[in-house]
Amino acid sequence: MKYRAIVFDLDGVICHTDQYHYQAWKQIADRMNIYFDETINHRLRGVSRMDSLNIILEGYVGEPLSLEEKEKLASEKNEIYKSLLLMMSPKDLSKEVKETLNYLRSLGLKFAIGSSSKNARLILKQIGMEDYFDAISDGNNIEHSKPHPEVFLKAAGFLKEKPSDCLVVEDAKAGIEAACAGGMDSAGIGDAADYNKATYHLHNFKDLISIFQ
Ligand code: B16
Ligand code: MG
Repeated sequence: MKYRAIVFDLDGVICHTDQYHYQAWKQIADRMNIYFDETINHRLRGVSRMDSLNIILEGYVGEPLSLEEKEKLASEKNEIYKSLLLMMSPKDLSKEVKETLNYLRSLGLKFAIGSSSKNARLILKQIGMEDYFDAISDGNNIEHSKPHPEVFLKAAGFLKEKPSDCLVVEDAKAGIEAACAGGMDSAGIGDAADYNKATYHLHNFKDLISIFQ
C-alpha cells in the first residue's frame, strides 16, 4: 500500500462544526458592533482561535485591544461554542464517513486526528468517536498552527510512522499547505478539493477508498 497511516483533520472532514463556530463568533461580533457574515466565517476554516479573532477584528473600529482583552473575547467565544457543541451527537457522524473509515481500517491502516482545535476531544466524544483513533494531535499539543506542519508531524510521531508514510485528509487550504511543508501527501476535500497543492482531489469522503485500491 502507498501509505501506512491516515491523518484526518476533524472539523470539515470527519464532522462539521462551522455553524457552531459561526454562531459563537457572531454573538461576540454583534456585541462589539463588528460586521461578521458567513463569508468572513469561511476564512476561519482550519485557523486557530486567536488567529480567527484577529480576522474578525479586521472589522473593528476603535482603540486597538490589549492581549488580555483579546484573550477574554476568545475565551468567551469558546464558552459559547462549547455549549453549542453539546447539541452534537453520534447522528453528526455521517454513514458515509463511518463506513469509509471502517473499510480503510480493515486494510490495516493506522488513523490519527490532526486538528487545530483545542476542543477536538470534546467533539469526538459528542459524535461517539472518542476511542476510535490511534492518536489525537490537536490544538493542545502544538505551538504553531496550520499552515505550519507541527500538528501533522506530531500526529505521525504519535503513530510512530514516518511523515512520508502518512496521508493527510484536509478541508482547509492552510491544512494542505501544512501537509506539504511536512513532506506529506494530502487529499483535499470540500473547500480544499480543487486546491492544486493537494496530491488528491476528493469530491466525496468515500473517494478516499480509490487511493488505496
Ligand atoms: P478551537 P480543524 C479548526 O479545526 C477549525 O476549522 C477552525 O475554524 C477553528 O478556529 C480551529 O479549529 C480552532 O478551534 O477554538 O476549538 O480551538 O479544522 O483543524 O479540525
Ligand atoms: Mg478543517
